[in-house]
Amino acid sequence: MAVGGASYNELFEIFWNWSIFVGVIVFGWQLHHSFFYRAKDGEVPNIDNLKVGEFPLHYHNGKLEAAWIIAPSILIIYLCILIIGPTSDVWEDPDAVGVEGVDYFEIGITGYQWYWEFDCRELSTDLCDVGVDSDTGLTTLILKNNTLYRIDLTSGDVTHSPYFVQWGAKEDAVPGLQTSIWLSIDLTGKFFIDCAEFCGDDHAYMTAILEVHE
Ligand SMILES: [Cu+2]
Repeated sequence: MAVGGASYNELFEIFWNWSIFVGVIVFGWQLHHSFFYRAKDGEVPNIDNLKVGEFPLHYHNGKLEAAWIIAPSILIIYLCILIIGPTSDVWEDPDAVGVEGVDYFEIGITGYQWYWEFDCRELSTDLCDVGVDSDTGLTTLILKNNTLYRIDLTSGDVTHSPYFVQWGAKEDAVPGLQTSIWLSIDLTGKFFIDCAEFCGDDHAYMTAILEVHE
């Protein structure tokens, strides 16, 4: 179902590796050409016989040009296909009543300048609880591992965006609107919930803790 820590990390790794691969080729190519094609001392200027108003087609290589258009296109299409599934798993129609065959629990988050208000609805404290983190003094949302949550979002003032950093999941919380996001919890521990939409002076400190227990 929805994106979790494991699939997010896997996607991150794939994108990271391809970025390194492409980066090495592009920057290596540039570095090589920067030195290889540099004019040497005493070299006659205009060694390539470039003429004003004339495209230097005598160095044209059709196969090379086609390759550097087709290869990156294939890579981009491949990466887009990879992320389509997880993206549509994070965002679902907020008016949908449920997902067939999937058990999930609904909670609410409201953003305010500059804190989060967590609403556990009618859930038992085992499934959802709100407290204060003993180490940081931050508000803590306490959820249960291996559980799927649908979080309904809104805002009491300006647009905010709760960002579940570990899961790479975020969605705008907009005043007067109800949006929603799926969160499939698959790790225990303590994680940050940050605000990912600039919302004023203390935006950077609009942090809460997500604590996940077995
Ligand atoms: Cu905010």
